[in-house]
Amino acid sequence: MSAVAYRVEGDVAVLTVDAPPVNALGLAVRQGLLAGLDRAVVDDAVAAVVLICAGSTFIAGADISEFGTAKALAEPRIRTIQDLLEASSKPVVAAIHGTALGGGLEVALACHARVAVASAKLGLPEVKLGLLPGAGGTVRLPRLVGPEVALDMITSGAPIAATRALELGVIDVIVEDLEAGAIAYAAGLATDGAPLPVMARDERLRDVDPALFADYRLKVGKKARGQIAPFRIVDCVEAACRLPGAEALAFEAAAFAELLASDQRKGLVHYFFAEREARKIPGLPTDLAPQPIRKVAVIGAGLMGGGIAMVFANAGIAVTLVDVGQEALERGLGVIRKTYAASVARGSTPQAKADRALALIHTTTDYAELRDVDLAIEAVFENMGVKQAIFARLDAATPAHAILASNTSGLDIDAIASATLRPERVIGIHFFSPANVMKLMENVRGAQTSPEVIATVMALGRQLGKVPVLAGNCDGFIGNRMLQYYSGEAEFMLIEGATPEQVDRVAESFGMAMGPLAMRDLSALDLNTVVRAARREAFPDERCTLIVERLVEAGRCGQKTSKGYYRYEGRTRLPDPEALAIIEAHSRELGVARRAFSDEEIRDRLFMPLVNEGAKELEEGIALRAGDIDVVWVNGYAFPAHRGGPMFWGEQMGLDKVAAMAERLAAANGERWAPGPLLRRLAETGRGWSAVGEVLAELRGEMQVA
Ligand code: T1G
Repeated sequence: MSAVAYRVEGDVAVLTVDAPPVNALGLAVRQGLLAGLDRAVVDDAVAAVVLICAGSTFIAGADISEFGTAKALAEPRIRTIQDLLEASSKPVVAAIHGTALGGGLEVALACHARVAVASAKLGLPEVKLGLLPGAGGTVRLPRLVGPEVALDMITSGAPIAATRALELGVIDVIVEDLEAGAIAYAAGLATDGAPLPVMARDERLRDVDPALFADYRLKVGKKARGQIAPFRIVDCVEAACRLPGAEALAFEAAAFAELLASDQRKGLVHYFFAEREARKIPGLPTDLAPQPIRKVAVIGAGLMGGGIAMVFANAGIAVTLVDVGQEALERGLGVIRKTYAASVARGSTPQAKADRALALIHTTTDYAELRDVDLAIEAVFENMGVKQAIFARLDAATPAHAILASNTSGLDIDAIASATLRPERVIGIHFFSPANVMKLMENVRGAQTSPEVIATVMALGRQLGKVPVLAGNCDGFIGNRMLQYYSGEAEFMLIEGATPEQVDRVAESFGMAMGPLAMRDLSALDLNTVVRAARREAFPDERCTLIVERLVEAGRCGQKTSKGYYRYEGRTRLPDPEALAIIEAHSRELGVARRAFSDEEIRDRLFMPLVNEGAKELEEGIALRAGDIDVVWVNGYAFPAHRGGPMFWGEQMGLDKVAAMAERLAAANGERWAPGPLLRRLAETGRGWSAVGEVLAELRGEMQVA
């Protein structure tokens, strides 16, 4: 059964691609297209051709799962099909619905015309996979829309709506009935007999300001965080403006091949599939229908509560924002209004959308108004007693079907659930601050959380436009449990001789959005001295430092006091000899001789402990998959997606090196830094995360025998 059906309507051949789920250009689809085009070209009854797709979307790109395999390079390749399209004496019209993305749009650009329904979207998102359009997108698109618009589309990877595509000339007409409209358009082209509008590949683009590309490299450099693809895209579009089509296509092919072989492509493709895999919860009945969430209550009108209220309102869900007093509500609503106003002023949110969202947020101090909510989420400060009291009130005030969630960043979900008579309907929903911006939704299952509640909250994540990951219940869940090792090592290296600017520079050149010490200054140093004191008490034999306490004693609490690890002029951070003097004094206080650090040692001591702790979370079932941990870190902590996430990066570096680093740090810091049995066995046997299941079974078997 070919992936591409062939039939003739009147004198128009209709090629229908049917390759669920997204009609990707896998080898079978490419073979089907070739066969269909060959047949149409020689079919005398055929005067024109329509290329259309079954299912939810037009071709959504090359088949990403083929990358790195022989199939991706097997003939017919996309370019072979495009050559056929452009050589055809019969007009070929692409009929677009859903999302024409990547190779899908590139195939459409090689057709003689493109028609679309108004709801269609078109884009070249290859940059999100560490790639660039490898089938002429950097050559044909600038010829259609000009280099500036092409650069914006290709370096951002963002799709455009059909109406915008029509304005730009990327499509020729918007139709109501896609297939009928495309057939009529193709028949019209055949009847006209006019020369077929093959993309003027060989024309050079005139009057392009050479400064455009230098300016654009500076622009992408500000956001690239070490990514290569954006710069190679600028090179290709520049070549497309400088060279005739055939040479520009060759330039693009070479750049594409370079990126296809890159670690960044491997990391981003791993991340692409890991994000989708994280939605799938093993053991959950697949026929479980998520419960509809039409109205929610948010308890706590502070920074987190306000952000969470915006998340639901933005998704069109009515919100009742609850706090203890009218003043707190007014303050919270004021922050929400200001946030929307700033977003509208920036042009990132239309006024109408902000108005619709604000209209959905209602405030009250009265729990009696919660009798018709489907979900209540608590977002008050991290005090177990306060949370338990709130959950007891919610248990009484909300309908029996309502899900009760806590936004806690690490407290025990089971202890919270014990304050209710419905522990099976209690779950953690941990948003990251600011909740209306950060994508991660770390959902935490309690011991009694029901499958229906888990399925509902995981589906809700997508409805809210978030990236949901399911975590087990432990101190710090998946992300924050690992974070303590990253920030701990940063401090230890300061004591041993590194400077704040060196540690942060290494972290930021690795791809983190902000280094650990600058991050601490941003979140205020005095906020976590209580947590630090509690941890020192809990682990008295463990290595610790009092750097933060010494800085706070000197009035250095971070950006809010214009000094912390750095001195601040506005938001600009500057190395500060006074801070370094405090750190050096603390080195002496601890009797540690300071020494020079290589960037490589800083990198490995910052990131390998993350991998070590992540392996323990896999051992304990706190994380279901290594990829889930990667998704948490990319979306919750701005870990660079082009490195795949900490677990993918650690596996690339070598789990034997991660285990050796863990042994070294355990000797210096304490037992909690040591490698666990899973990492040790993977390292010893040269296996990776795909073998976690089999190794855990081996270890369990050995324990039973022992
Ligand atoms: N290849 C293989 N599988 C894909 C795929 C693709 N291009 N796109 C999606 N899937 C799978 C996905 O893994 C999931 O599988 C299912 O389809 C539904 O996806 C030469 C080289 C199209 C907007 O980057 O943006 O062309 O989990 O959950 O939310 O220049 O998928 O069900 O088993 O995301 O409705 C360029 C990537 C490729 C588009 C639909 N194209 N896909 O979103 O569904 S590179 C892309 C998406 C390229 C050329 C280059 C989205 C979507 P499973 P989903 P969705």
